[in-house]
Amino acid sequence: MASEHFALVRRLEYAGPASKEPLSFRHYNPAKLIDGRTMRDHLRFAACYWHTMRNGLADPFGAPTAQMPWDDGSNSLDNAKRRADAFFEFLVKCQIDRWCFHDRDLAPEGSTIRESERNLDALVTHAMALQQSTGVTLLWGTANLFSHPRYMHGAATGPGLDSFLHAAAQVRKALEVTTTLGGTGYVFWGGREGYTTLLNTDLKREREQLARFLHLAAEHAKSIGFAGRLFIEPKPHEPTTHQYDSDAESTLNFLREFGLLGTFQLNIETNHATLAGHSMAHELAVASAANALGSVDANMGTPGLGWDTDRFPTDVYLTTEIMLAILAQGGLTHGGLNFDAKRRRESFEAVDLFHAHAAGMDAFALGLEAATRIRADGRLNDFVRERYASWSTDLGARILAGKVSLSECASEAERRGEVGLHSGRQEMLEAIVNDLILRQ
Ligand code: XLS
Ligand code: NI
Ligand code: NI
Repeated sequence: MASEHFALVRRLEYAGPASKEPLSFRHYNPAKLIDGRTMRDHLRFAACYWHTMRNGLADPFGAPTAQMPWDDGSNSLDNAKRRADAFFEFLVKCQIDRWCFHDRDLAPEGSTIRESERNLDALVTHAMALQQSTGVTLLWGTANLFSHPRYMHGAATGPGLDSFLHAAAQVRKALEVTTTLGGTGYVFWGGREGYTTLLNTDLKREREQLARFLHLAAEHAKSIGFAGRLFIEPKPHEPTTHQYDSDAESTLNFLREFGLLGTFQLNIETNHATLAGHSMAHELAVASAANALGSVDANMGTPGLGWDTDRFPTDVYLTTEIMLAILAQGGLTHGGLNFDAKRRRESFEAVDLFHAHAAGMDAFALGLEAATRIRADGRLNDFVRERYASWSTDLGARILAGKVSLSECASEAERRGEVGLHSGRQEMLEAIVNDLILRQ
């Protein structure tokens, strides 16, 4: 790291809840022990290269606004390396231990596959050195199979063979460099793996193509000794009209249909959950129930605005729900909380990168503490356990084990007569959650 790119910012430190210093953590106290693990370990934060370093904050109606003095706007390898230097300086100063990237964020695409691979190799060597000198590690890598015009009709799901073949070349290389960098995960987000109109689309065939592609990628990952996990990131649409892995349930069904369950886990993103018409808590519960909650893209949308606005996750109710789901399954082993989030177009100064990530980190620290209080308090768990208590009886267990017929159930219903009714107490439970979020 030759020169400092964020010379005016010192490393953000935990300053406590009373602090009014914006460039500090009021709640994220990395070393604090919670149930025997540090906050740092529980939260496994990562920052993403695409929004942090490559997003100029343009929107469909306006030009980029972000100030990035380290970036000369060129496609040179020197510029790409300088960007990586700035990124790792940012990570260290923000106390973020992990990162995520797409092949094309990190290194410029060349005019041939060979040249693109050479460019990527140069940046991977550079990033390796940065990882070693900073202690930052790679959470996951991925390939950008959606920006280049060759993928306009889809990558693996494109109608022509060429896009499939080119995507194979890109994914092979991205898997290899992710392995070199020691990534604990590799993500497939099928940005164009869907359709714009069914009038020109063979949906059945496209789903089969996607499944074959994922099989090939998984086989290659195994053959090169990739020690991480493979994740699929569901999203219902945008940029396509419909994306085949549209939400957690449809993705799990896809994986089951094509014999891929167990090979892939899910990377669940808040804004994708809400675009799909679900809550984040719902998507996490579905993934976790299938033992497939692998990682989280930690952002949030803007209610009522139908875009993937990728805001920083500053809503403490949301972060509490996310941490409840993660704690309930004993944590994330290979995944983490990746801020797949961008600053608003109006937050264009470089220092806003720090404000934005710190806001997300503090919100997750609050969410972790609140979720821990909710679990320790026990009233929610007790209520749920009590609600299903009749299933813990001998009859309940025998029904679930398949030892009781429908007619036997019917006779038992007659014998018992009309049942007592019990309230769901939703409002009471919501009030308990509020109390426990606010009581620090
Ligand atoms: C886009 C996705 C993307 C993936 C990585 O909506 O969230 O950023 O996380 O390709
Ligand atoms: Ni994402
Ligand atoms: Ni997204």
